[in-house]
Amino acid sequence: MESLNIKSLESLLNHPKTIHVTSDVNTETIERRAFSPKKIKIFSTRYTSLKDAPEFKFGVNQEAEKALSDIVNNHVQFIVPGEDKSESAKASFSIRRNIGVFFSGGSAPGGHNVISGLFDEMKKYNPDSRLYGFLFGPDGLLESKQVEITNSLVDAYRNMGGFSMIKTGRTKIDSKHKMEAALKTCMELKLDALVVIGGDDSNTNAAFLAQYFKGSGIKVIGVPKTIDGDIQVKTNDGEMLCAISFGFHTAARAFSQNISNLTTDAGSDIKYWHICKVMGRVASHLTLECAFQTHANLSLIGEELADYTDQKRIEKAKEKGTVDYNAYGMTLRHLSRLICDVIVRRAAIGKNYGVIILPEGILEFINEIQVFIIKLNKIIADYNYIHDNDFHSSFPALADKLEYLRRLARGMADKGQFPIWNLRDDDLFNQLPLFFQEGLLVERDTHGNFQFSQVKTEKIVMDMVKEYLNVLKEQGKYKIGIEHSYFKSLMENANMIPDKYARAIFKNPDGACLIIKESIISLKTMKQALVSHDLISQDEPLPAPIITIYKKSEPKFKTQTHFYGYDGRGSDPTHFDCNYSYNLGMIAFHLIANGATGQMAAIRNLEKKFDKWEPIGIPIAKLMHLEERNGKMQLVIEKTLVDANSNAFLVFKALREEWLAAESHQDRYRRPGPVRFMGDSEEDRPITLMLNSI
Ligand code: FBP
Repeated sequence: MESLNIKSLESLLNHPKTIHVTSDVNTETIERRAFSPKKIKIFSTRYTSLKDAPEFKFGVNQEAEKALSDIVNNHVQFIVPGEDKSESAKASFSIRRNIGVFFSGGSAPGGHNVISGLFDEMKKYNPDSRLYGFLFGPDGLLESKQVEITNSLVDAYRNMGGFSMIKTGRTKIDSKHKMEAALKTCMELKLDALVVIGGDDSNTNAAFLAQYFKGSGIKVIGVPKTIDGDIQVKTNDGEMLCAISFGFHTAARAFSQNISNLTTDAGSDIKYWHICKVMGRVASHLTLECAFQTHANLSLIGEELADYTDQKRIEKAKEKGTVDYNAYGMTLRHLSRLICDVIVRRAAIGKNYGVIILPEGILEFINEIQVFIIKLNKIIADYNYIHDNDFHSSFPALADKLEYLRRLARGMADKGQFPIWNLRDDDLFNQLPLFFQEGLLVERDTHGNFQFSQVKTEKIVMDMVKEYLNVLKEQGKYKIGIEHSYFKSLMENANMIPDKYARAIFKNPDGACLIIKESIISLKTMKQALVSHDLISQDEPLPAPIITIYKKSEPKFKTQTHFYGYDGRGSDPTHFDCNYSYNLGMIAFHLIANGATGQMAAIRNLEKKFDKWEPIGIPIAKLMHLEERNGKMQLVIEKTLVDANSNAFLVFKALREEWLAAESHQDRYRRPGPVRFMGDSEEDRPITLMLNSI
C-alpha cells in the first residue's frame, strides 16, 4: 500500500502540470525576462561623443571646490552622435574594458536593468569587455568580493525587481583607508571604470571615489536610484535635468495599488480608518504621488507641516502685544488635532471610515521631535568620538540609554561636554511613550541618517488621535451623521412625526445628514432633550427608534495600521522604470567610453514622451552641500524636498478637499491597478512628474 502511495506521489510530482505550476519561474517572470526595453534613439548610432554644456550653472559649495577639486569643474554633458570621431577615437571608444559596478543603499525597482543596459552596451562595442559586480554593496569593493557578470546572469534578472543579483549594502566610503582599499581592488581587477548605483549618499561616495581615483585613470560614474524620489537636479535657472530617480514610479505604484485596495475595502465594510505609513526617509514625494494615484481621504505632506502656523495663537498674542513662538511649526498635538478634524468631518456625513497616508519622514517636520533627533544625533556622535566606542554597544538597553541621558541632563556624565541635553529635554523626552523613546534612540545608519523606517510613527500619532477623539466624543462633537431619509422612514414606521423629533435632537434638523446636538452625549441626555421638547414625559421610556438613532450616531473609532515600504521597494519595475533604468545603464557606458568621470548618468525630459528623452551626464560635485551627519557638517548631495510652489503640490492642495469627501456622499477614490511593464503604458509615468512639467 505504502509503495503504491509513494509511486502515485512520484507520478503526481512528475506530472507536467505539477512541474509547471510549482516551478519558481512563472509565465510573468518569463515574459519579463524576455521584454526588451526601448532604447533612446542616439544609442542606435554607432559612436557617441560628449558635448559640454557650460550654460547649465549650479551654486557650487566652497568646501566641494576644495575637497573635489579635480571634478568640481565638470560641466553638464550631452551625449551626442559621434560618427565624426577620428579612427583612433573610434578605436579607443571600443577598446576592451573592465568595468565594476555595485548597488548601494536600499533597493529600487530597475536596478537590474541598469546593469543589463550597461552590460549590453559594453558587450556591443567589445564582446571581450568584462563587467564585475561587487557583492553586498560598497563592502564588496572594499573587500574585493565580486562576481563576473555574465550573459546568463544578466538574462535571469532582466526587468526584475530588487538588487538580488549582487545584493546591496549601506557602507559609507569615508576614510582614506577605505579609499585605498577601494582603489586596490579596482587596480587588481584592472578596472577602467566603476559604476555606483545609489542614492544621494552613494552618489556622494561616487564623487569622492572619482576624486580619489583621478590619478589612476579609473573613471567613476554614478547612477541616481532611490524610491524616495529626492534626487532631483535643477540648475540655478530652474532648468530640470533629472526630474526623478529610477524606482520611484514603481514603488509609488506598488504602494498605491495596496492603498487603493484599502480604499475599496474601507468603503465596503465602512468601519475602519486605515492608516498607511509610506516610505520616504525625509521627503514626502512618495506620499504625494500615492495621493494622486489613490485619492485617499487625507495625505499628509511633511514639507507643508513644517510651514504650519497656528493663526489663532498668533492673533491672540498680537492682541496682547506679544509673540507666541509656539504658534510656528507643527507639534505632534497639532498634527493629531488636524487628523481628528478630518475624522470628525467625515463622521458628520455618516462616514466613519477612510484612508490616511502618512509619510515615513513626517517626524522630520515636527519641530519638537526634530529637535530631539538633532540633539540625540549629536550626543551619540560625540559619545562615539570621545569614548572611541559605539553608544549603542555601550548602552544596549533602553533603560541604560535613558539613564545616560538623565546623567547628561544633570551634568553628571562627560562634564561640560554636553550642555546640549538639559533637564527640560529630559523631562519632555520622558513624557514620550517608551516605544517612541526607543525609536528616537535607534542606531543611525552608516551615513549618519536617522532611521525613520524603524520608528512606529503611525502608532504614536494614532494613539494621540484616539485620545483626542475620546475628548471630542465626550464634548458631543464627534458624532456619526444620520441620513435624513433613513431617520424619516424609521420614525414614520413607528408612527412618530419625524420633524418634531428632528428639531429636538438634531442640530441641523433640515440637513441631508442629521447630526445629534452636542448636548446629547448619552441616552440620559437624549431623554432630557425629548422631555424638554414635550415629546415624552419624565416617566416614559425613550422610544425604540430614538434609541436606534442614538446608537447609530455613536462613533466607534477602529483603525488598522499599515506600513508600505520594503514591499514596494521590492516590486518588479513598471514599464517606465524598465525603460528608464535600462537607458541609464547605457548612458553610464557612453559616459565611460567618452572618458567622463565624476558624472551622474541622467535623462532629461523624463516627463515627456520617450522620443524626447535626452541622455546626459551631470557633475556630481556641483550638487554637494554641507549637512549635519553624525553630529558633524559633511559634504553630501542635497536632497530635494516637496516644493510647496510646485504644480503637483498646488493641484494636490486644490483637490484634497474633494478627496476628503466630507461634504458629498460620494467618495472619490481612484484605482491605479497593478504595476505593469508591457502594453499601452507609454503615458504611465509619475503623475507628480507630469503635473510639474506643465
Ligand atoms: P535609499 O535612500 O538608500 O534609496 O533608501 C531609501 C529607503 O527605502 C527609505 O525610504 C527608507 O527610510 C530607508 O531606505 C530604509 O532603510 P533600510 O533599508 O536600511 O531599512
